[in-house]
Amino acid sequence: MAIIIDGNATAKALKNEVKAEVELLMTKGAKRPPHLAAILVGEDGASKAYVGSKVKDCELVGYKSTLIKFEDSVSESELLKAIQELNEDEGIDGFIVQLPLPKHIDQENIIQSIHPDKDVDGFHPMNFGKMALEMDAFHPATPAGIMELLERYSINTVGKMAVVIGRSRIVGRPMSILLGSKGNPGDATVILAHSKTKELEKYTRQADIIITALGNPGFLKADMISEGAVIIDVGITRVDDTSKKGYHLAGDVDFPSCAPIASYITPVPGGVGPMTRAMLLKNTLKAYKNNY
Ligand code: L34
Repeated sequence: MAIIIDGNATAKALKNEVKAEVELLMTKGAKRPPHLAAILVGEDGASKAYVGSKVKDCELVGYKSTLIKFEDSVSESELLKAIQELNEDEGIDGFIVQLPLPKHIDQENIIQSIHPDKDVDGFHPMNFGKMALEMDAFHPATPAGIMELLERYSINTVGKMAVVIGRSRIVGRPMSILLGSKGNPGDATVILAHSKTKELEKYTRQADIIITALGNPGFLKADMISEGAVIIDVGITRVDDTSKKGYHLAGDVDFPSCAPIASYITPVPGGVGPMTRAMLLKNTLKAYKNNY
């Protein structure tokens, strides 16, 4: 039976470390704590929940936070104006624009308008490029959180074969870069699989580490993995049911069949999700230190 990686506990430890550091900075005479802003567009339930937790996380560690909300119908130019103001506001260390955005808004345009020094999501091409070149940069929170989990669980990735499934801008593609970068965690031999990949099982069955970021509940089954594989599940899909909430969260991994075979496995919820939020706080602290 695999060791279940506890993302809630690891995120909590990380947040306590950040909190202690903020307290220390303040006792040393810093004039203000770190300040994170978030732009939320529309009424998507998941996005509202995620941003709401990010604001609460800020309170918990002693940051200031500002939440800027727009209706679904907001124009691209209004959003760009809000971003410009945040770029110019010296009291804001970093900010995020929660994704996804409504279809009438050009996501790429929005991301590129964020000043790279305030891009605590690490989505701007400048940060992405620097990350790919192993230069100092903000790393996207989800893959960074996975690297942190691998490190804190002392999971050796050097020379291991890793298969990343999904090539999204915010998870799969940056994940493949970080796992292949120098270091431990890192120094893995990485296969980036996607919708055009043929015979995916051929790769996953050889993999020491599998990271799924698809949003396809129960996709990864026991017959696709080998004994002792490390399984990281980034999928987090709201599946409607008859419960009081009206839904439950489902990962990409068929947990009951994979857990007995794997060496380590992340649950959903309580795995990668909380780490995404914790790493945003870490990036914000980095932005603050650069800015202050
Ligand atoms: N700009 N957009 C931007 N930055 C991000 O880093 C994100 N992401 C993804 C969606 N859009 C984004 C997030 O914040 C996904 N994501 C995220 C954040 C938090 C959690 C999951 C995904 C999380 O806290 N998950 C909990 C359960 C939460 C619940 O109950 O709904 C978990 O245990 O997995």
